[in-house]
Amino acid sequence: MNEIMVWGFRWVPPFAQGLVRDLRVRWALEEAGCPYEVRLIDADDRKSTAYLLRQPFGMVPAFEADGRGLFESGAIVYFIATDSTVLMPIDPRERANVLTWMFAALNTVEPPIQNLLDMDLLHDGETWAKLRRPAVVDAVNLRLEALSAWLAGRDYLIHRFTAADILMTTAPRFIRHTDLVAEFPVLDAYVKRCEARPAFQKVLRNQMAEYTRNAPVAA
Ligand SMILES: N[C@@H](CCC(=O)N[C@@H](CS)C(=O)NCC(=O)O)C(=O)O
Repeated sequence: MNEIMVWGFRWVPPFAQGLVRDLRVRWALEEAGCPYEVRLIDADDRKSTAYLLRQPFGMVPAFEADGRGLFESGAIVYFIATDSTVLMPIDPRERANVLTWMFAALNTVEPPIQNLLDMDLLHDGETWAKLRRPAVVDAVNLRLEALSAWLAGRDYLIHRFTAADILMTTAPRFIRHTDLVAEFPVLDAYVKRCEARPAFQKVLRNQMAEYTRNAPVAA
C-alpha cells in the first residue's frame, strides 16, 4: 500500500480526546509499519458532499489507500491487517479466529460500552439516563466479566497480539471515566499491556498533539 490517508477530527472536546476512532486505524498502520497522512476535518466538513462520499454517515474515520476509499474502523483495521503479519497470522484458521474476535469486539463488547459512554457523557443528569443507567452498567459488566474470564492465563485474545486486540482494547477506553474495567484486574492488565505498545503510545501522542494545536481560541 502506498499513499495512505486517514481522516480524523481537527479537534474534539476533552471528554472525547483519546477516544476518537481514527486512533484505531492509526494504531494499526503504525503496527504494520505503513506510512500515512492524516487529514483533519471540522464538524461542518462532515456533511459536505465530498466527505459523505468517503464516509456516508459523516463520521470519522475514513480511509484511502492508493486512491481507494474505505470507512468503518473495523473494516479499515481488517484491511490493513490482511497485509501485515504483525496484525494477522498467516494460518487461515488463526486468521478466522482473529476475525471472530474482531467481530466480538465490535458487535458484542463495544455496544453496551458505547451506551454507557453516551449516557454518562452526552446525557448526564437527564432523568431517563439516571433510571436506565444501572441496567446498562449490568450489561457492560456482563461483557467485561466474560472477556476477563477468557483472558485469564492469556496475554492477548489469541496466542499473540493481533488486529483484534486493537479493536478490543480501544472499546474499554470509552468508559475510562468509570472504574468498571479496573474491577477486573485481568482485563485491566490486558488493556494496559496493549496500550503500552510503542505504536499505540505514538499515535495517541500524535492525536492529542493535534487537538492541542487546533484547540479553539477562547473568545
Ligand atoms: N462504526 C463506526 C463508528 C464511527 C464513529 O462513531 N465515529 C465518531 C467518532 S469516534 C464520529 O464520527 N462521531 C460524530 C458523529 O456521530 O456525527 C466506526 O467504527 O468507524
